[in-house]
Amino acid sequence: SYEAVHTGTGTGQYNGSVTIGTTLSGSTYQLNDTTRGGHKTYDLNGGSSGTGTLFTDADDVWGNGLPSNRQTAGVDAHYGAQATWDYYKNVHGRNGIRNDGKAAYSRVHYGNAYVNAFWSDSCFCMTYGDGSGNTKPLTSLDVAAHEMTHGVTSNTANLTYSGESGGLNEATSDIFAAAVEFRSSSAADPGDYMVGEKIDINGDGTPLRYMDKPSKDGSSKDYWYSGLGSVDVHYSSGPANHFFYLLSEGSGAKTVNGVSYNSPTYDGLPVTGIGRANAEKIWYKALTTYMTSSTNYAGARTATLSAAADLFGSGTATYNAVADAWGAVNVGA
Ligand code: ASN
Ligand code: ZN
Repeated sequence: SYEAVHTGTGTGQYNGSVTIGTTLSGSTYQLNDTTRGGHKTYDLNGGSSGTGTLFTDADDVWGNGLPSNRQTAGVDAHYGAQATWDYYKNVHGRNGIRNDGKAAYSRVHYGNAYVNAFWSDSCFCMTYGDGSGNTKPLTSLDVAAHEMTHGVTSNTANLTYSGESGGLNEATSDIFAAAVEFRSSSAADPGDYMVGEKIDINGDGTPLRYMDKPSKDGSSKDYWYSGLGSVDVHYSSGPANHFFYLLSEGSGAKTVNGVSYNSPTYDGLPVTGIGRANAEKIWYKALTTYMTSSTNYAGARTATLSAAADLFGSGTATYNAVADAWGAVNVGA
């Protein structure tokens, strides 16, 4: 039957009013973005397996911003996949999670009041629960980018999801979650160095994680220490998230997009930020060129210094900032 590329309009719960890639199939629009590898978004309708049903609509106007409308979570998930696809393509020249031009897919409304989202290598897909009371779906832009980045990591360094490599795997997802959110920064969701702040997962307005001082969440570690490898990977990510923040913005008090940060250093020495764009390039090159499944924190220091040498030259101020930022999280030479 007749199929055509369209641009729909949608209202998500977290992203506000957005445009999304859709397909007109016959007389029905679908959440199928053929301009980005054919990314489809499905409604699991409370199920926990298979693909449920592809979201369809008669007028290409999707969701209403409220969780009671089934399309709303679909809009945010579809938009998150789109923004993440565009980020990797336009910033890093990566054509999809596997760099093969083919999209993953998204499933929303997983289970009942399920408070998580996850990437799966086996389905090559992202899945989102509806959150507490089925009213706080885990479909914010940063969470979508976090999950999609697990796919990128699996298909590049393939950092083993335990011990220090697991912390680096988690940090990679948080780093590119922040990067995507900054790149698609909107009034509804300004870019920041917090993860999951729109979900209100703790019920008190605090985010899942902070990058400027990870210990603000009560569990994450700010600095490397010899026992870090036995910490849950969502908390052993802390030193690498902190490294990325310091490398981007520098130490001390800063305000970015109206949010105040005050990032400490282990060694008490100041770090001068090189800007987020350069820090992103360094982490991406390290991830895709130098890190392997067993890379630990010491190896991440070496990998990012090699990447900085390739991109900016050994001994440059940018290269030296990478070394300083690692020292600031207690990963020494
Ligand atoms: N949402 C979690 C994450 O992506 C799921 C997990 O624990 N792997 O980290
Ligand atoms: Zn994760």
